[in-house]
Amino acid sequence: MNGNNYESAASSQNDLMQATTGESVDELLAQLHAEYDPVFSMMTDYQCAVMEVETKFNVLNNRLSIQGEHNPIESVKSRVKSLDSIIQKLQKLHLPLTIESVEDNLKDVSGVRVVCSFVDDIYKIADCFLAQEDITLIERKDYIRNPKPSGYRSLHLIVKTPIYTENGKKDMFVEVQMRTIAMDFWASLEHKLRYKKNLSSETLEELSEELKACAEESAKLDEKMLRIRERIAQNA
Ligand code: 0O2
Repeated sequence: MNGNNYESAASSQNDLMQATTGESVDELLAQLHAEYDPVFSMMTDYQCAVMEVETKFNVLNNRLSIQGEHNPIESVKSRVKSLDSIIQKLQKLHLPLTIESVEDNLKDVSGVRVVCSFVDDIYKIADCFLAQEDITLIERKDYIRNPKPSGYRSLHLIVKTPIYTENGKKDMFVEVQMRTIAMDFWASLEHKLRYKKNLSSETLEELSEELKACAEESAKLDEKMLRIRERIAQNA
């Protein structure tokens, strides 16, 4: 059995059945540790990467709030992709089901979502974050200036950042999604609606058009709020 191969999960269940009917429990535990510890270790590394990046944004928020009048960041949320989603993505991409394959090919296992008050805060904070010496930009997708056909808007950054484990330094990929409150509101609702699968293709098409119109309205709202802030700053 290959400790790096998720396919071993099914056969371990069979092993458990055998162990309860005679085989030594110690042997079974040793086998389970050998198979699952590398997977737990990988998931913990991704959790650590998320914690490092989350802290960087919280620090930036505190620093920038003492210079301006508001906290530019509304919230920082994070998630590590579930093992199920990781395996599904590897299968979809016809990639081997191994830890090495996850670490080499999947760049969005660690995800951090930064919700900002205003659109210009997004670019300012992104610049400050990318200027840090332990952050390496791998890929930048600006879906604010170039929204997706669905209407989706956000700034996506794939970065590499080190974590320091008991075995030394390890570089990790992290996907950062930066958006305003309006963009986040739209994306959350659209995400929920996309999973309503029992709609006819005609209704789905109609709703997609409506959602796109909502995205355009929400972009206008972001622009208006930014102009109001600029007027307040000029008058202050
Ligand atoms: P989850 O659960 O949010 O992680 P890939 O990441 O490989 O699938 P691609 O094109 O490289 O594809 O990535 P993309 O489209 O730049 O960014 C993917 C992520 O952005 C998605 O992650 C969503 O979180 C978000 N996203 C992209 N397009 C849309 C959209 O039209 N609507 C909404 N609501 N979110 C979107 P996942 O993996 O789909 O899901």
